[in-house]
This record gives sequence, structure tokens and C-alpha cells, in this order.
Amino acid sequence: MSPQNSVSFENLEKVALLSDIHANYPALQAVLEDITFRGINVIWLLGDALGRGPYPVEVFHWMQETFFKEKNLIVIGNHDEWIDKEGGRPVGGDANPMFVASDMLEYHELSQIPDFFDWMEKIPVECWAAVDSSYQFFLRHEYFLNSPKEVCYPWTRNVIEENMNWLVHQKSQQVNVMLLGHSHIPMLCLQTGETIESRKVIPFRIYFLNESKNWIINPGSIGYPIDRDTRASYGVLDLKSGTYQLIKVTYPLDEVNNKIVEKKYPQSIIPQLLSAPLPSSVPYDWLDHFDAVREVKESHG
Ligand SMILES: [Mn+2]
Repeated sequence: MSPQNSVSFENLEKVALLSDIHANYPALQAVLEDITFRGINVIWLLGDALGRGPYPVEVFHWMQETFFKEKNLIVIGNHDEWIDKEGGRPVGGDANPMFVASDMLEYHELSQIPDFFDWMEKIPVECWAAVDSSYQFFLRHEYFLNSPKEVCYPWTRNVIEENMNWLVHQKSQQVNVMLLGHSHIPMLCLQTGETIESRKVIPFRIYFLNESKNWIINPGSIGYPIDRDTRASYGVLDLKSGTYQLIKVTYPLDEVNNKIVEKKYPQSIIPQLLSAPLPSSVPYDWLDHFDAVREVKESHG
């Protein structure tokens, strides 16, 4: 592990976990306001800041102001890489044509920023972060997968097992927490004894990290949620009290949708943002999980 991929901190109190902003700047701004309101000044971003949305330049400038300084951490996402290295075209897999179209438009805008490529080049794929002698975090955008075609959603048992087993084999003495994005669906997995449990993640509920030595946490998506909840989703780690909370924040959806029309980005994204539909691959017994989540209204505290 090279030095920049391994950091250690002391006395870290609260960390905001952000992922999958997808060039949705109004959603990001609403989340940043909420983060400030909660007195948090450390941000860890789990990839896919770019791609799909109509505000790539605004989000990129925010990234430049925010990362490679203080205690903030960033890892690269697949869309970030496609825009940076492939002109917006996906590598492998079958990508939705509307996302390819929007990523290519983003590439067109971002490639005109003189230091765009140099700056993106510095973002690591993964990062270890130790906090005091208590926690060992591992940040990465995508789940580890043996079969690259596998869909990595929280109900896909073998994916969870593969990632949890990898984490357990690190044999760290601290509490191990794998922080992932990519699925756009909040997830909280823990290992107790021989059992791997996938928890319902109820917004604003407090989960205690001392329940398990091994966790997988996914804070969902800020700019493109697909958990039947259109609000921007992010996570808060409170390392003094040893807790995790999923936060949901409303933002002006109309503003984003108008911008998509104005900038001639693919309009098929609009109904997705307006309903945050679960993928059709979700098993029936998981539906109540997300409906339960949707019932919880926004509240501070
Ligand atoms: Mn994504």
C-alpha cells in the first residue's frame, strides 16, 4: 500500500460519508449545509462524484477545494474514471445509453478545464484510514467481486459474503469498517459470530458500532438515489460515541430537472430522480425494507 493510500488520524470526532453525487450540485449543496449544521468538518467521498448529472464543472471545482487537504479523503468511482480516461464511454459491462450520453457531455465540459486530467489522476482507487487504536476503515467505490457481471446490491448474498470475508481476513485488532458506494442503496452489514446480517437502514436511527468487529457500510447516493426515497442520502460516523447514522436531506429537484432540459442532457434521467425506483432485481422480501425507510420523515437530530 503506497503512503497516500494509507493514513492515520487521532481524535477524529465526526465524519460525513458521501457517495455517488453524480454531478448533482443542488443535492450536494443541501448535504453540505446539513453537514455544517451538524458541526461536521471531515468529509470522506466514496466515488462517482461525476457522471449522469448536469453540473459536472460545479462539482469538480468543489472537489478541488475539498480534497487532498485536512482530513478529507476521496476514492475514484467508475463514472469518474470513464469520464477522465475514456471520454465518458463505459469500460466493460452493458451501460444504459442515457448514462453514456450524459457522461460524454460531462467529458466535453470537463476536458476544457486545464488541470482536470492532472487532478483526477491523483485520486486513489482505495484507501485505508486508521483512527486512534480503535478503528480501521477501508474506503472503496465498488464492491469486490469475483464475477464482474454480478450485480452488487445488498440483497445479493454472495456479494456480501465475499466482501465480508475479505474484511474478516484482514485480521485487524480494531473495529473494521469497509465503506462502499456504487449501489446507490444504503446498506449496513455486520458480522456476529458466524452470521452475516444485512440490517434495515432506517434514516436518523443510531446504530452502535460496538455491536460487531466487522462492518460494511454504504451511505447510498447523494445525487441519484434508487431506494424509493428521492432525498439525498449520506452517512455520519461519530467516532467519539461509536455510532453510525444515515441522513436524508431534501433538495430542489425542480432546479436539477430544469437544468437537465436547459443544458440538453438526456431527459430520461428526470423520472428517475422524481421517483428513485428500486431496480427490478430486488427480491420481494426486501421491498418492505425500503418502504419502512421511506416512512421516516426528515428531522434534524
Ligand atoms: Mn454511481
